[in-house]
Amino acid sequence: MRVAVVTIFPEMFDALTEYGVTRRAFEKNIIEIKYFNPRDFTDDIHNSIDDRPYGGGPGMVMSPEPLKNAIVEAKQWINGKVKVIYLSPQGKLMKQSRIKALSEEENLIFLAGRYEGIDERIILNYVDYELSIGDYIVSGGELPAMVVLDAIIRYKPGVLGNDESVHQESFSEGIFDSPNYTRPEIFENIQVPKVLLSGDHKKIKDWRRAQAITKTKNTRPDLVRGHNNYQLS
Ligand code: 9D3
Repeated sequence: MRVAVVTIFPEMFDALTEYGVTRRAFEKNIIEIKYFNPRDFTDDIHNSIDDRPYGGGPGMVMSPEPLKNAIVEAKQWINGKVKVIYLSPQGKLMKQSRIKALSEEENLIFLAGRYEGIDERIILNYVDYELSIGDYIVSGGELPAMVVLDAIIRYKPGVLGNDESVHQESFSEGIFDSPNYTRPEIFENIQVPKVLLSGDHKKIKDWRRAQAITKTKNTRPDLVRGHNNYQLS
């Protein structure tokens, strides 16, 4: 999969490409990533990428022309089927099923905005999906793009070890993990639950499931099946 990122801060993506399991995915060329900086696609002497909003108001808006040029270059590099994703507070809420669908696309372009956002005509003419990572405000689209890309990478064959990837399936979606313990057996006067030391694998499995359900019901009742929960699309 080729991933093009349109951003004025490409160095931020080192957090993804230089660390942990995501780094391994780039090293193995499971994902190829390239950055397209709107700053490199400006026409004017000052390399302006933003301008004042028509109609007035606070802040600045990313100008359409440098963004368009960056997207066109990104498409040339990708040289195949591609979907363009714009990360925005106005987007559809990201969730695991959308991550999975995106992981099955051939190639992706991520558009990370700064300032108050981008000129609406870029969204109208170039964007396939407008996505948000949650109902809180961060300073730009780069961190959201990295969050979404990290989650996509975890679906790619060969990225997670076998032990980790079975966890991604069926049971793990829509329910919390059960609590984890490792040595020592007593830490700050708290004993590891005896059942985990019993060696009775059936009992351990049942206990873990019960713990997971109780914790999910208490913290996120909206996730528990049949618990006043209707499935949205
Ligand atoms: C909604 C707030 N806007 C009006 C006051 C200003 C504004 C703040 C921050 C506009 C854009 C941004 C930058 N945020 C993103 O680009 C962004 C984002 C987010 O802030 N929260 C959740 N998901 C996303 S995806 C992209």
